Amino acid sequence: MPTLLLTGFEPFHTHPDNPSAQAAQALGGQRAGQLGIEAALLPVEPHEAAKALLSALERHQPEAVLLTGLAAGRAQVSLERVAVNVMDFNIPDNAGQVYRDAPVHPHAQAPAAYLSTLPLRRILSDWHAAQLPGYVSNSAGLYVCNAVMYQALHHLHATGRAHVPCGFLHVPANAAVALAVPEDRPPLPYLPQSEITRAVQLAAASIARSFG
Ligand code: PCA
Repeated sequence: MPTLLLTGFEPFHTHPDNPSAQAAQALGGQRAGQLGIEAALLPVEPHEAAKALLSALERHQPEAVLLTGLAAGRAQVSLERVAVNVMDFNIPDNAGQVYRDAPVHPHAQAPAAYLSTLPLRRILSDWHAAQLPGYVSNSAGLYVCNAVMYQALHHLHATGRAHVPCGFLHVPANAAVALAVPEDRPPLPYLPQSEITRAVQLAAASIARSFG
């Protein structure tokens, strides 16, 4: 069956859970239109994440790629417009490393940025029609999510599959993540996990419609 590769991330930093992993786990094995959803969980370390991602891309040869991660502090689901060839971490990754002003891909020919190839406006209008507010974000940050989006698009370009729709969806905290914030810190906006999973499912269905 033609597949949609759906990735989520492991928990990281002080967060006890990652709603992107919960959504990917819930949706793996289901269908989005004509596509079968294959879920993969990525570690929050750029080199290990790239390894896991590229091996999933090679193993499944997906027709579409939907990458997801947590953006703690955002109040709504958001679609990233662009991934840049920069890592500049404000917090350590899960291996304890902080990269500063470092390229995601060091090759001289690697472009400065890749644009999402997902149908952003179609996903947004499908969310809105389903009573789910969301928006297009113009920066995926400079941490592991941006790096994974860059690696995925770079790999698809480098292997002649630039036509495969691929991009990143950032989700807000779920209740478990919001509840873990100490009382002396600003509270995090959150969405119930069921709404986060519904947003990812609707995005997968929107993407799959072009394969109808
Ligand atoms: N969010 C982080 C990395 C892993 C995740 O779920 C980010 O936005 O870069």
